[in-house]
Amino acid sequence: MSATSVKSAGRRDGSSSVRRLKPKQIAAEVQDILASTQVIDIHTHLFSPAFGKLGLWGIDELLTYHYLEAEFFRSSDIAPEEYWRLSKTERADAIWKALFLENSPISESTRGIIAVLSAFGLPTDASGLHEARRFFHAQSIERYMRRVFQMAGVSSVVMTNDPLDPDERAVWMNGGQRYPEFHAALRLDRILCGWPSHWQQLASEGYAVDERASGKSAGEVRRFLADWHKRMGPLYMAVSLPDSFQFPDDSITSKVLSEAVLPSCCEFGLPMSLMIGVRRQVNPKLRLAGDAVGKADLRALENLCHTFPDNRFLVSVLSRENQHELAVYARKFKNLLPFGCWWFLNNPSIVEEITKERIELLGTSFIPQHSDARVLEQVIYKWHNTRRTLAPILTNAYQLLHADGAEITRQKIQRDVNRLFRANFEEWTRRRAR
Ligand code: FIX
Ligand code: ZN
Repeated sequence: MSATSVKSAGRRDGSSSVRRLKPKQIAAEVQDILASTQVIDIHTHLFSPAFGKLGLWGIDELLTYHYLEAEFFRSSDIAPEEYWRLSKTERADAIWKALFLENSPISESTRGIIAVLSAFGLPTDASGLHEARRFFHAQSIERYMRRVFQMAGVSSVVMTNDPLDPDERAVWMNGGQRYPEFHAALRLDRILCGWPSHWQQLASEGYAVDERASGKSAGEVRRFLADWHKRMGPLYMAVSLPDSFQFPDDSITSKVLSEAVLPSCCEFGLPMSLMIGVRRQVNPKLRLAGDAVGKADLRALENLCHTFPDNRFLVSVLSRENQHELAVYARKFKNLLPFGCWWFLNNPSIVEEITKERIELLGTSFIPQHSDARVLEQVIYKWHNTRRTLAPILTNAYQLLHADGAEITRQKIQRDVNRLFRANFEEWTRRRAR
């Protein structure tokens, strides 16, 4: 499969859909189905064109992605303080030089740049940056965005929408966005994890909340969420939580989560997405690249699934050490849906390990991946890589099943891939996404 090999539709010869596959035929069918099944990308940091400059695309944004910045500081003498004084173009120049000219781009994130350039037929050698700037500069976002989604085999993406972000807020207050390829997700980090520095913002908007989230606060947060639910029409509410997250405890996080956010999710029929295990800003000099990972205590998740059986939880955990526990909890709690191989886990070796583990424990009842893309074109390489990693894993699963005596057909494989790429999410959100 090349990075541009996503097909617009599967095979149309009806006969093949009921044909029993021989073990040797399975690999080709799996590859073909993965390539032709459009994915719903359930967690990104992309923005629709309605958000103007918040939507990032083009080579300079790709090169200054925080995944590459973290790698850059390891291979360059430029210190973070000096780097942040540079313009965006100068930063991209420095990263190109250090990671692509002076070293081979063999890490996952740097290979992604090469895959994107190559997908557009652009040179990947020393002349690449100049040519790429010319190419990206000539694009106009609306048509280009659809072309990128088509190349990536993505039918729609879910954004990360922070109701307390002033730039985003302006768009939502002026009628919001109408691009069917983009869905909203109501992100609540500032409210759930940053209450002491954000409650006043709610208060200034007319919600009667206080510093300790006491008294009327929970009810008022629910009123705030209802207003934003109406404004954004989100597919889910979401928060990223530190490795130290505990539930229940006497924190404001626990209180607002249990008394306001989860009841609101129930009221609106929305799942709650929990992304657990980040250690924010272990090296603040690196800014967005300065976050790390820690193993979490997933008993907090057990307590949530148990205490709130009417809530549906979409869960991703950042630590490799937590993955097995997460899959086991999903076997215990029907209201828990594991998703994605998040951030530092999104490397082929780890995706392979986690996905095999999930298939063995959960069958097809999980969502294998989300892209977490921040820059539009990243969906091309991230989804290409996901399909490439999934192909041998699924092939092996069907070959084992065949060896154990089952009939394997294209139709069954298609049904399963649909479930992994789309239907599990649609069922969880009770919405048919584009
Ligand atoms: O909290 C999140 O949604 C994280 O995915 C991001 O904040 C993180 O910086 C990222 O981009 C990871 O891929
Ligand atoms: Zn994210």
